Amino acid sequence: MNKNLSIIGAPMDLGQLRRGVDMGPSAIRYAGVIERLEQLKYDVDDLGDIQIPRPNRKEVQIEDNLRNLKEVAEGNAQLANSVDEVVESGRFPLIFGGDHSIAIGTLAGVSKHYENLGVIWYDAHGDLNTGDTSPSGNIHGMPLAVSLGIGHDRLTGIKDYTPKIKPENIVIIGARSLDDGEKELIKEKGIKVYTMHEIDRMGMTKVIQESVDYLKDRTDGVHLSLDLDGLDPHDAPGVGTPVMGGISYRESHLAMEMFAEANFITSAEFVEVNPILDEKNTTASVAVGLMGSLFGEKLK
Ligand code: B3U
Ligand code: MN
Ligand code: MN
Repeated sequence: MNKNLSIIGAPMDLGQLRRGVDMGPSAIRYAGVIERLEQLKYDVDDLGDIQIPRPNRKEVQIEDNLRNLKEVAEGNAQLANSVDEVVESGRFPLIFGGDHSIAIGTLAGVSKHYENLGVIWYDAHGDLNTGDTSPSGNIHGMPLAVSLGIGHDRLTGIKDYTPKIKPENIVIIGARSLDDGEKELIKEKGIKVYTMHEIDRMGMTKVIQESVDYLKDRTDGVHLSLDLDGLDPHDAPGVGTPVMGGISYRESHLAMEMFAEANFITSAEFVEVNPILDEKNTTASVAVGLMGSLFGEKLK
């Protein structure tokens, strides 16, 4: 594991409708992430938060069924530049959201440094909608499609290249709420998905082992995009779109420990922590605990 980490906060809340997710980066910092990682002997450089444009709320713009397209695109373009610089400098980018639309910027900044970037999408949702298929118009339900080059040019064109990733390099883990258009795209592109059905049936150990084996052969770097709503809402209540029947706290730690053992994650983001919807910063603390396991914390 790269021992030099650079943290970037992305206080984006314009990719969805619930207020408060812009405070995610602060909540994660308050939960003690820097101390936790320094204890594990990482050199941690906190670059602070990128600036998210603040539109006049009376004029929320919906263009082609995309809410706040302009601001989401601008924020992500900035994030892409910061992430790009971090990777360029040889450090590991660790990004705190913000809603999941920020994965558009993260992947735009990371992926240009790899031929075959792998992506682990740990999420209750597929985030594979476009303006045409989205039931909500919320861009946080679209970042994986955008990264595949499917969606509005203002989003797919960030950093002037598209697509950012290939469908065969993606593994989705924890899905239990997929829209019809997303299911079609998964079939059409042959994207590997472990839904809750497979997690229950095979057990988390086998799911993660297969995911690691699958990605290790074909990729030259792996980005972990962890949406806290991938976890069960009992364990991570502070998220905007909770879905019952999710991955447990214990299974999630096991997954992170197995990723740490595989030693193949090269960038990561933790998104959708919403302290306003949370109970005593539980969800941010869970995120920090998971980062502990991902970055090599061990009991023996
Ligand atoms: N698939 C739905 C709901 C959703 C996606 N991502 C989250 N919620 N967090 C949509 O609006 O695209
Ligand atoms: Mn998501
Ligand atoms: Mn989600």
